[in-house]
Amino acid sequence: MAARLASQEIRQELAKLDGWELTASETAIRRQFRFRDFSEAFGFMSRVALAAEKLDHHPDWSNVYNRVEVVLTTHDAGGLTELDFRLAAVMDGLASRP
Ligand code: H2B
Repeated sequence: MAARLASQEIRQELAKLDGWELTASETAIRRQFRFRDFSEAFGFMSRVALAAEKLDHHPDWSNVYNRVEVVLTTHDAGGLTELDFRLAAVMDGLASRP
């Protein structure tokens, strides 16, 4: 199982990402993605779902029309691990593609 990251490691990882924020409990990161319409939002979610299966690491998320709200945490570890930051980077890459 991936190990929980220390507070300083979390801040270092967060600094490499754009648009993600730490939750007050410091056990998760969150970001809102916004797309042109539902079809683009759902396409993004489908691509992320395939990547999440490969990583065996899955987002907590919700979708309203063109918005996708994402919270990443490692449930097994009870906090943030490198897997959350790996998935966040994958999501950023998939969201920025046309
Ligand atoms: N995703 C997330 N976000 N946290 C986990 O702890 C987790 C997961 N555990 N995906 C994985 C699946 C685990 O249940 C399987 C058995 O590897």
